Amino acid sequence: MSWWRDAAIYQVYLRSFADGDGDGVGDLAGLEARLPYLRDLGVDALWLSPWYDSPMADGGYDVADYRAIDPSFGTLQDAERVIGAAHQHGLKVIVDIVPNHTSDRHPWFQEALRAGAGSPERERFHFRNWPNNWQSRFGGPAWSQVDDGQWYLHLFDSTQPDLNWDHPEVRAEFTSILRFWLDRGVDGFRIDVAARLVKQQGLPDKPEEHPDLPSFADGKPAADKDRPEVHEIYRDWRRVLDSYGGERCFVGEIWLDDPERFARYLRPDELHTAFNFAFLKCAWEAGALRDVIDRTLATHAKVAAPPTWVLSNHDVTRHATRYGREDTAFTGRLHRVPSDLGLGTRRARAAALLSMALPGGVYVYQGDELGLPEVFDLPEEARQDPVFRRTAGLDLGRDGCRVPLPWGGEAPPFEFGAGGAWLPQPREWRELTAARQLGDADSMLSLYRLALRVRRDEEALGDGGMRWLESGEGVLAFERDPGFTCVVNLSRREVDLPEGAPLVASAELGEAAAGPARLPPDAAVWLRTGN
Ligand code: TEU
Repeated sequence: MSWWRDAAIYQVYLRSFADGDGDGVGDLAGLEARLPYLRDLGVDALWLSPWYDSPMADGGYDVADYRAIDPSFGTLQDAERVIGAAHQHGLKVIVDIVPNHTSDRHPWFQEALRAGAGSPERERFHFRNWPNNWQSRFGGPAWSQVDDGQWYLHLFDSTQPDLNWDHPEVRAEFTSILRFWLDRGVDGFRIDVAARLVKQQGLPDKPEEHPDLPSFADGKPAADKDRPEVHEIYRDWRRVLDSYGGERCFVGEIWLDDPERFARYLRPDELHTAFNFAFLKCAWEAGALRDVIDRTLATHAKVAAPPTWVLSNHDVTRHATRYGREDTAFTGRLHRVPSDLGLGTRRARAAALLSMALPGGVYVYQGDELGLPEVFDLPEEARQDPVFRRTAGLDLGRDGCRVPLPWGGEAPPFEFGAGGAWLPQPREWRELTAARQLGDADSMLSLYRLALRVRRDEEALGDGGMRWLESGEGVLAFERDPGFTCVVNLSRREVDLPEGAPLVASAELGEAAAGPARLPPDAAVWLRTGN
């Protein structure tokens, strides 16, 4: 079976992972030094957020050169060394590819500015004499004006001009970029904004826009429609990827609510997998989760693609914080909503076991394994996410889930590096450092390490089928073959467990008067059942 069908994939947000050269920004040297930590954590693969040469207006999702590494991260040689070292540790490497837009510093955009209105250089982007009513996903209009009066389209920041995917040179350039990295041994690509590359012909106004509402504030995508022509691109890309042989994969970032449209990307000649954002967004509520799980399985079954289970990433409020709120669904980033972190952390532990027990692949965003909460009280001058600026602070943005990792020690920067951290870490994180958690059998890190090891060893886990078991109100219980049961208690009361030997539990199990143990609220357990 192909590794990507059931892989546990760890997302490395490079500039916040580990700093090797002491400039306060994570880099390849830092990552290389921490590869043994990732191997011992028990993940199968790494997904690295963009490492390309970039002015970092959007944390590297604004690429100036797709074939060079940003100097703050290292060199191309460093990247090649990290790919090799990861492979030696048994870790696959997935890199991020950003095809929807470039940086405004990309030579193509610079040439387009110089060449002027009506030039062929401008045709690689979307230049117009007048903007339409589209809104940027980061707030504000999706158009900016250049000196000669023309406007260019940017679905994100104004420093991220959208490419024109009807242009043959754009298509050729990206298959060449894929080859460049495949030649260097990467095992796959995470495709940024995968559903949006192709725009509607003529770029007509969208009737459903609310120009005064930043799209981030209500969590709704600007327009939840993709274009059918985008699938040709991925069929092309798939041919390139397959020509390299081996077991390589694509994972699409596809925020589409419509399961039919979503599944089209996972047809056998397109992408292998896509992030399950329906699961990420779902409330900590048994009925809602069960619905999402059922819908996920049904959607993927039709195209024989493995589902993925995602709780957090570098764009959303960390789930330890989300799950401690009264409303536990992710409907958009909310910043001034109180959270009971104790409760959120208990639920995050249970959610980790749930996500790792379901059929398919699972994603771990760096710091999930430490139970990191969202950080809200960052000083304004430290904030770098363009969302903060573009919404005039209405949405504080995503910096709060990107605070550099605490590795050890008693005070910031907690061994992130020798020279501070580009975003300040809370003092309380001394309780959450990796070093401290390694020495504590009850820590989040110990739970992740144990669960990932068991997940790898258990034949029942990973890709395959599952069956729901009859369970009480507020309880999710399912079986997988051979001999594995997962029970998650989302109710307010302790519940009886079915027969079985506990393999991993997210909380201490209660004593039962007779028979098997009992599961406390907001906890999950894996049981070995049958013979
Ligand atoms: O994100 C695309 C995107 O649309 C998400 O940001 C999503 O809409 C939002 O987070 C929901 O709250 C990708 C990258 O993951 C993100 O970091 C980049 O900023 C963005 O593309 C532009 O490249």
